Amino acid sequence: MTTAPRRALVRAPSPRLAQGLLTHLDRVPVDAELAVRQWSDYTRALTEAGWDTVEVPAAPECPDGVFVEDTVVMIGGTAVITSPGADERKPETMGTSVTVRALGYPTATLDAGTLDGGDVLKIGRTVYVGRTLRTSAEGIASLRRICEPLGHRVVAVPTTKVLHLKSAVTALPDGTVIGYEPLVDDPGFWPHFRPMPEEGGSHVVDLGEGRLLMAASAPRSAELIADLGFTPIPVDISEFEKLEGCVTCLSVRVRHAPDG
Ligand code: CIR
Repeated sequence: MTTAPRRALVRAPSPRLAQGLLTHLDRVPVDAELAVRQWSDYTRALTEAGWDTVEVPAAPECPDGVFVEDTVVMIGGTAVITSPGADERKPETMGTSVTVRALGYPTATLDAGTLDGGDVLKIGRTVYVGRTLRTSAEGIASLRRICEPLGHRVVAVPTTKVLHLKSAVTALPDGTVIGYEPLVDDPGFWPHFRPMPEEGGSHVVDLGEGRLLMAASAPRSAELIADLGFTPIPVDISEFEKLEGCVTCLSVRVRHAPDG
């Protein structure tokens, strides 16, 4: 029996990070040195939790390249390379594609529309996709054409209050969807929804064995999550939050052996 890999793709911050795109937030100064330290701490937290980090080649010319989640969606053992909705971010996918191929994963690409990985929330075999300024209806339909033969169903989720679906909601390991209600378009859409008291508390990265990577900016949410029986692992990502990034955006977990 082969054990499933536990790898996490990451990409080092660009020296141009402070020029990253903003949609819902006003620009405030970003401390580039602090961002690099925070990124190192983030990758160390992954490693300490048993995940091998794989660095996608740096893209110094891409301010938002560190948000590697937006460039690829893993559907089982297939890597779906995205079509980012912002033109400035389209060059980011090349390095990710090279990296997943080198790891042995077959890749698929969208045949129409745009889609950012931050809009894709997988819960079991259901793939929820935010319909946002970045992800078009055509992009969602295109992802559906890839996912259905792989045994995954795609459900579109209108998302207007934040950049990406996963800026609004993520899921606990038991499938409960968590989010900060003022920023969730329709909390009633989710069969099991639990509100969090802070915006940063909407985002968790499931590291396995009940451990959840969370932003340090959400201590009350972390307490609530600990009360639910999980183990929050806080990381300070303040410099990335200034650019509308959250704890999910900075990595892509690869949990299956390559398909085929
Ligand atoms: C952007 O606007 O694309 C970046 N400044 C932030 C991307 C954050 N990514 C994510 O939520 N998945």
